[in-house]
Amino acid sequence: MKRGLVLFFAIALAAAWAAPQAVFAADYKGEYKLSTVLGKPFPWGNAGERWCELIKQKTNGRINVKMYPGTSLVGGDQTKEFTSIRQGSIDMAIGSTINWSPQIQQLNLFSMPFLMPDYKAIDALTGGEVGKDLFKVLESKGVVPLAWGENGFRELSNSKRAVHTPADLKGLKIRVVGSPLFLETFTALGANPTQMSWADAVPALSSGAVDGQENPLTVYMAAKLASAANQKFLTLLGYVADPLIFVVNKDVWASWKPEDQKAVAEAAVQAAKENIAEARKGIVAPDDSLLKEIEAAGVTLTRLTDAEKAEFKKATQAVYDKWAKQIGADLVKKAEGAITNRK
Ligand code: X2X
Repeated sequence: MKRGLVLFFAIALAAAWAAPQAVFAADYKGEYKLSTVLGKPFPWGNAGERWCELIKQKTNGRINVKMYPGTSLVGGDQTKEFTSIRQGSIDMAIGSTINWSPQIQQLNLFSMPFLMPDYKAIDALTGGEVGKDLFKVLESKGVVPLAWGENGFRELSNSKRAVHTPADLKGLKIRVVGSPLFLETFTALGANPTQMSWADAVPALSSGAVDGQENPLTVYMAAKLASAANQKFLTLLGYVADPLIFVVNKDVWASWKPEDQKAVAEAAVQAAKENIAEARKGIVAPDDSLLKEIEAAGVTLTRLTDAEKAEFKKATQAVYDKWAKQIGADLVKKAEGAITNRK
């Protein structure tokens, strides 16, 4: 009898002790789905893999994340990714500001033509008040933003001719993605823009259905656009850049223990830092090895003079002014100020 009682208390005690852990364990999924547009070996996909790996390490395997590149969780339609994160069919994502801008108007900021003249300008935005404001907007939309990464400055390629001025773009069919801002920018430049997902873009370029596209150099290289998609003419336009944002769905986040939230956030910050370094590698002097590699591959690389660049800027000024109102005059003014005062 006495022994039975002791056993009973022992079991009751064990159950009480185990209960909170059991609740946590039951709340944790066996696999969390991380969405990206690009997989390995693109810097974007490498960042995704790295985030997964660091989360595993830092949570001692309590959180298991698998990357789904090609925005495969939304059938390749990258402009639908954000909605699915909000709704919870995607748990986590590393997304481009361009792809999420249909749902978050303010993210069009980074796609305003010629707003950011250099990398310090990007950093002044993402690392300053503007970045904090945008994270607040994201939080209000049901996601937890954790870190800023980078896809990169977007350069223009095509299969037809070297582009030095907007006049050279006349009639060229250019694939663009995401927000209508891109359609308006390329229309203002005299091109014939057409919107399609990345999944559709590569075959369309290869078959010659479209003449050109715009993407960061790391994407141009890793996708082998010069050889596989006839993109032999490349202009360093650098007219916009798209940062990447590391996020987690709000309910998924709330289901994690504080120590695991901390681990996931730290992992994001570290993976993002490494991602930015990789996205900029070989592009900026003194290490411009990626540019050399592109030229060595027989690509006609066009570096614009200041006067040529000014022509592109002038041609897109009306688009800039119109979108400044749509994005929010205060936010744009804050961004312009941060860029003027960048260190
Ligand atoms: O589709 C593109 O051009 C890409 C891969 O750069 C983005 O997802 C914004």
